[in-house]
Amino acid sequence: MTLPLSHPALSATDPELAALVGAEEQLQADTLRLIPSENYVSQAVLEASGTVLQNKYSEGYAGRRYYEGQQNIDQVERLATARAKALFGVDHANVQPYSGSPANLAVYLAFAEPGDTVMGMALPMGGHLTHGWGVSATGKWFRGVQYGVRQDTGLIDFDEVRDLALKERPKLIFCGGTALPRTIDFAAFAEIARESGAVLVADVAHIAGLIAGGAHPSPVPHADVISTTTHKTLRGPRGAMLMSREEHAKAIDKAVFPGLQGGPHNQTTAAIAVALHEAAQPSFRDYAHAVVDNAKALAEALLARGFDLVSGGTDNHLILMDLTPKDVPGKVAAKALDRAGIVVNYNTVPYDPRKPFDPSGVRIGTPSLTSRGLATEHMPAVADWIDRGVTAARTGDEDALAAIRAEVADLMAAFPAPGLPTD
Ligand code: DSN
Repeated sequence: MTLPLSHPALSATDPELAALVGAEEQLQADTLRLIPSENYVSQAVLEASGTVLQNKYSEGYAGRRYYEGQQNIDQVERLATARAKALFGVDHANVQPYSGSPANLAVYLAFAEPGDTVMGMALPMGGHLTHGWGVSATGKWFRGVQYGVRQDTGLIDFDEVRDLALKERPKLIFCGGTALPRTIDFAAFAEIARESGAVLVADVAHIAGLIAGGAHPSPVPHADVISTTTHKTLRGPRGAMLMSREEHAKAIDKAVFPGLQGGPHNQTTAAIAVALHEAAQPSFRDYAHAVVDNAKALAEALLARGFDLVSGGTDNHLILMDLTPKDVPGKVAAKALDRAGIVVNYNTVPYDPRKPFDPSGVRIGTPSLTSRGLATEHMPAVADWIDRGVTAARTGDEDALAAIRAEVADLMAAFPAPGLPTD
């Protein structure tokens, strides 16, 4: 289905750029997007993020700015902050971090000194770069010690985490990550943080929407600080938030501004406010539960087709597949699936013998397809496409990939995506 042309002013001023935006809209309409950290925002979120609020500088916080003319901006930021506090049940929210990595860096600035020991899950085990991994500033400027998952279960071994924390005495312990298919036990992490005297940071970027919708346990009241992006399961604009108990509010605010950032991106703050409003509606609870139901149904359908899933399945929105038994490297599979209209990302699996740029696994998730209205009854077809695509990747069968692409586009045409142009 060809989407109508949109963005008349952009087309008139810069047809070259407008054509690229149009092509991206068409791609997002026609393909099955399975990257677990992506989503489709609503038209309302898109509109808020494209407003004249972006014309305004507003360094500081509501009522305490370094620029005049904040009559409306202060209200926008107060609205976003109040909605975040209400939705997640926290004392304090800072909605200014530009994205997840700056948000996490602000946590280091608030609670640690350069050279201090910090602890997080290793990136190849499913953690995040900013949890102290060596190539990141957080691993270069701090002494990162890293935990992982057990090789036999794919699950976190809390005895191991406790032993490491008591031995290393980190200032910060991060829990959460980017490739964790299982429920995070925030209470267990909190106990370890308490015993070892660390500040517990729950990085819930991937699962913030599930938490808001009641489909994953909340880190409140276990974590000292909660860090999240706003654009994954939460279905907001590309941005981030830091939340905490009142006792940490000043330290966090000071670290974000003036510690790390200049003026907040007010158009993003507005779009975050809209996303938080949407996430507070009863329909968002249905969405969050449907994301998990779809992921479980997809995991079952993949297991039935002989796929090896890290930890044996999923509790949330995300599935991590080790393609070693299928005899196809993750990157080869991901690129073939892309040609078949199925967008995934190649990913390391725990204890991966291959390199991160050419790993054994593929990471998939259900937030985007659920936003389009696909339900559990569609998951066997999705698993089938993945199975046929992975087989075609191994045999080099481009015709099979083209056939899948056509079938995918047919189904996608029946499920229009939020935020994309319609007739
Ligand atoms: N890049 C994000 C993801 O895809 O999980 C994490 O920051």
